[in-house]
Amino acid sequence: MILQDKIQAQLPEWRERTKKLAKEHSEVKVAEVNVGQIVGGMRDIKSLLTDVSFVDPAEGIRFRGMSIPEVLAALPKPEGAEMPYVGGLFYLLMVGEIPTKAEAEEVEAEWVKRNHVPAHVFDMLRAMPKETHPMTLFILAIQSLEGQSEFARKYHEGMKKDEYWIPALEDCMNLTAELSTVAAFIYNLKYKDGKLPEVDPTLDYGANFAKMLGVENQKEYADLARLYFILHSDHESGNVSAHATHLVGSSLADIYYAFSAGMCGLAGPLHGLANQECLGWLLDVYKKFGGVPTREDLYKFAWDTLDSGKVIPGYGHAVLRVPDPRFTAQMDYAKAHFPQDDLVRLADMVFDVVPAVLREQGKAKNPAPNVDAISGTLQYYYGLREFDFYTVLFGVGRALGVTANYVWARALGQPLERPKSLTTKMLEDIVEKAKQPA
Ligand code: CMX
Repeated sequence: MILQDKIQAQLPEWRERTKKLAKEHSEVKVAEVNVGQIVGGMRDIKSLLTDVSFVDPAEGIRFRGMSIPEVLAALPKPEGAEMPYVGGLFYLLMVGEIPTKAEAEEVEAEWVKRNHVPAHVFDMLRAMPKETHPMTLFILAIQSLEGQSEFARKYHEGMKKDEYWIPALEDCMNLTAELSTVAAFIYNLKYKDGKLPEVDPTLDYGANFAKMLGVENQKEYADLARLYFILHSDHESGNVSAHATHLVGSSLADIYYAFSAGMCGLAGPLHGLANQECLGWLLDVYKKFGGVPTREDLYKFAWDTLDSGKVIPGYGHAVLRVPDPRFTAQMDYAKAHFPQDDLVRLADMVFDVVPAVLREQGKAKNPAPNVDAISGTLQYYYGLREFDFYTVLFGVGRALGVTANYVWARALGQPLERPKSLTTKMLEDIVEKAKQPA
């Protein structure tokens, strides 16, 4: 398989670099940790290692060193498509190189070959109460695929540590292949007739997803799906979904367990669920004012939200200090394709008004929009109006990055993750000691 061959070829060099750091330079200090960071959710503590992506607070995400515009321009595209192959992005995340069109198509072909969700997964989903949240269904489906794990099987048979990554990669290929079908099935089960159109082997990941969802404008939606999955794929390792996946994976739980843990984190309203919350908020505004409001009305509505003790979804970020380039890429797409759409106009006005409101409130360190501020607006335009489904879409995309990280974590023998905790009294004692003259 192409990704296995490529990773295999790179491994000796990466292992050497990692070994050298651990063996020869383990005492070199990287940063210090202060009390505020320990009490405050570990912000900015530099303690995770990944080469798949990096978030610069003043610039945003780079996938393998490349910005979003660079990635979208460089990756190969299906014939007649505006957006690149998702398989090409997966290749870039896994291998660190821009694939040729043929290489991206090989990944896409692997996915088609491996996209066989067992019948018991569908039966289990059908048996769940109709009102179950789509994220719960998604997580249950991932866990019910666990029996497929090659990694778990080989681990229990006995395998050498430096071979872990091979069945891990197999699992990650199978999981990412099947997730689009799982997501589309959940959508059809919950909101449509429960039937699932067949995967077409001649179509790529984005086009097959559009087909399986049964949206009206399949050609354009396929492009949006490609863009969406690419943008949501990775955001370095410290965000909740990536970190939870990595943490659970470090116990040598297989990717099905690890990824489902990540998806439990994505289902929180401060993380991925913000995309459903954000569209809900925009629609509340729209309903209340009978259309796109005036700037003054919107300003007041935003303040009412804050005064009621709620956050404004889609705004703020734990790392970023500028508008999220994933927001910008989606806003550009919307303005290029349907600039007159009321919700796009509203989302644009929110972008104009809400940062000022948050600045006035003076709490959020970053008053700018994040990825969730606009993603639902685009889905809504193409007919996906059931916004409690949106976090599942985020999950399908996020799988691409966290699986790349999972494979490399096993390939480089990253150990069990186990930070150290302190008690409040210990922190107080440290503070007291620091106050005393040296
Ligand atoms: N609306 C209202 N208050 C906000 C806010 C927002 N959009 N963003 C931050 N704040 C508040 C925080 O709640 C915090 O208040 P307290 O001091 O009362 O606890 C204060 O500002 C400081 O927070 P911060 O250091 O700027 O932000 P954090 O790193 O703690 O949190 C995030 C980051 C994203 C959870 C926060 O900005 C937020 O709640 N945003 C809205 C939800 C959202 O859009 N989440 C999606 C993020 C992207 C993703 O993961 O998908």
